[in-house]
Amino acid sequence: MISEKMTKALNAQIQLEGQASFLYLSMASWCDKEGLEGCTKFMHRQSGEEREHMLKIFEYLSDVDGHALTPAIKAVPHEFDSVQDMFQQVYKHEQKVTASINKLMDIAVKENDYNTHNFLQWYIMEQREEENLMRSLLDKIKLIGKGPMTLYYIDKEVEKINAAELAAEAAAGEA
Ligand code: OFO
Repeated sequence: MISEKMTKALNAQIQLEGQASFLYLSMASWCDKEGLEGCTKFMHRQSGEEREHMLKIFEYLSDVDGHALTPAIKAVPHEFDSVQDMFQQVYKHEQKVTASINKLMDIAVKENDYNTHNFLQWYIMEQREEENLMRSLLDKIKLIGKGPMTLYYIDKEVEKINAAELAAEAAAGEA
């Protein structure tokens, strides 16, 4: 049986993952409008992943006799100053998610909730990977530099990273 406090905290995490999914979907649409095909694919894949992260918590709460609540999603931005700014926002959001997962883990530890502790391990690893991915992507974007001529190369680079992510997911049997 899961505590009320843990259930509430996991429902807050459901909201955060759902919010990320919608934010990334909006980013995918903006990239599409800007003619950035690689970035569009990348953000659609990220959006889908976040939805999966959200659904995983639904399943978990069902397994432990909790009640998962469909979250209210706040309005997301539809325009971004630049592709650099957009990826910076993604990185920031991922850092927020990591901090939130850490707080969930704190509660699980304090409550001796070994089931949730075990469940959260996957998210801790996932966040480490996500932050690492976003950091290396931002590093590449910085290296390529700014200006309209560089957008083409940034997009190609992001497309390559996306293809590598898809290949890794397929190898892990997730796709
Ligand atoms: Fe689910 O927040 Fe990123 O990965």
